[in-house]
Amino acid sequence: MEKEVKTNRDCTEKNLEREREREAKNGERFSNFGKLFLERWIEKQQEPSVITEVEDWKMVANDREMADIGNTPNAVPEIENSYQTNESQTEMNGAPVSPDDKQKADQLKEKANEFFKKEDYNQAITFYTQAIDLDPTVAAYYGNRSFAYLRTECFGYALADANKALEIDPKYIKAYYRRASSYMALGKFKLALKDFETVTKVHPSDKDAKAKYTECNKIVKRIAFEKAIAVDDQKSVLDSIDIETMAIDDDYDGPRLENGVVTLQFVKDLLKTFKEQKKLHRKYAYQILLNVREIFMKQPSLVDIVIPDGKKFTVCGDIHGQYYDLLNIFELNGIPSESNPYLFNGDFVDRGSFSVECILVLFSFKLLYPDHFYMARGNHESATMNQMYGFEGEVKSKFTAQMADLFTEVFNWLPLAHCINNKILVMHGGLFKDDNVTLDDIRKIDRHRQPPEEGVMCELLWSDPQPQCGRSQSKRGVGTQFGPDVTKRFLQKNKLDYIIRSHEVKNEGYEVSHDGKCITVFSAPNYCDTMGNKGAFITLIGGTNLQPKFISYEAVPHPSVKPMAYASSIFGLF
Ligand SMILES: [Mn+2]
Repeated sequence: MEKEVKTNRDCTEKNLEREREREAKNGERFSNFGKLFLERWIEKQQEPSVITEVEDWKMVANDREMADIGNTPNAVPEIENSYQTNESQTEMNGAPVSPDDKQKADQLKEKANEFFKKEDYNQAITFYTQAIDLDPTVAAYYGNRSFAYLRTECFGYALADANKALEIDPKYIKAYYRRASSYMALGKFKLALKDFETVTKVHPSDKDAKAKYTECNKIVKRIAFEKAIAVDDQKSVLDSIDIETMAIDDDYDGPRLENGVVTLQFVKDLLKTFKEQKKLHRKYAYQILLNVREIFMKQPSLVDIVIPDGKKFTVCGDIHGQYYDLLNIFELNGIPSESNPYLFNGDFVDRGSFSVECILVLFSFKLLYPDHFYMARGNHESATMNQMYGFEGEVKSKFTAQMADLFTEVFNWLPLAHCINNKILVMHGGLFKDDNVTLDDIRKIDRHRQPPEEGVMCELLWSDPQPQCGRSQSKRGVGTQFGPDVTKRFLQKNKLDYIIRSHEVKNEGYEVSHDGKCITVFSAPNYCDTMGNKGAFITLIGGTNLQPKFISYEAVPHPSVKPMAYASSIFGLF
């Protein structure tokens, strides 16, 4: 892999510069608040790097990833002290903890802190959990584990731990920060604001708390403002696009659509153009979006796919803007065609900074082979996720804000699930809170909307399997976790063999669970340039018993633009 030299700061600054240029040139809309955030965030980055107190270890804020920036306040000494006294008093939950166990728990916490510092958050979580098992009376153990969960994006667990910490010690101020971060990641800005407000009330002189409160307040106000002006949003974005008036400069030498029709030659040119980091003219990008919208509109929420006897079919998982790894899939498995059909199972965009390239190529294939190339909606094909995780910023940077709105409209028409040969159900997330859901229920979903916070549509996009039976609270805070028994009952009820889902990074790019009945496939290798995982895809042969074959592969080099280069600055608030 090519080593990254660019920092997030470079990328964001560049991004902002581009936005300014664009605005000056075209007078295009760009959210003032967004701009303000970027500016504030950059300002913050330019301050000399600060040693930040995180509980009782020290951590230097670095710019390796967004989430590392803008840590908790530079200590709140009084609270730390009062908390210390509190710790020795707390024996509130059940049997008193022996001094020996207290000491052991403290050592485990120290060990966990070491792993946290090394950014091995999973190990950190393991040892915080052991500390909690020995001594469940210490708010900081939950607070620290909450922070580690935030880093692993288990926002549901992070929220639960922050709540638990506050239950033990309502004066434990850092837990309010953890809870606010969890709320923000879950898009619940009003609740986050309340927590920031609490901190500023308790510590009116804490500048960091004040700044976070102010920034969060702006987000809440912006959302209210956008809601107020969005009278008939979807209609207006389509109405405001006039392709005919989009002029193409004489010096444009990229791919062209003839009469708005995507041809194989066009897609091949597009693949090459994007590989060389060149641009497609926005007129053609708009055309692709409008045309593909028409196709998806005609598809049902649950699409039936038939693989004929002896024919191959390929299922891919998350791509997440990793364009060069997407090209590698086509290298390994052949480019899509009528004799080489594919299903891409959601999360095409966000995180990776080549999301625009990925989605336009995938949509072009959809236009070229509407009956042999399939795409399902993932939880990242949604407006809030795109705002936070980079896609919206990338579209605004590479094209226009209006096009970002058009993407939102097109994503609303993506099918939610696919059923292969009446035997395999494929969805992005997983199964449901309710055992009685049938394929017909999925068919009947009125999907043209932003994903709701609960219900069948939400669960299709967000759920995860778990090894133990039954269901449990989602680590993400959205959807549910479902056990092998849930999968078994669902398959029996609907006369299916197994499910294929994506949504979770796996070391080999895939995982077989629930006695072979639940398969995860994830196609973004070395996810976010940090996870070190392989990617994988699945091939199936029709007519056989549809036994899945897994092909794993490593990441390929990409130009030095970091993942999350276009992501929201709210990560700076964590
Ligand atoms: Mn996902």
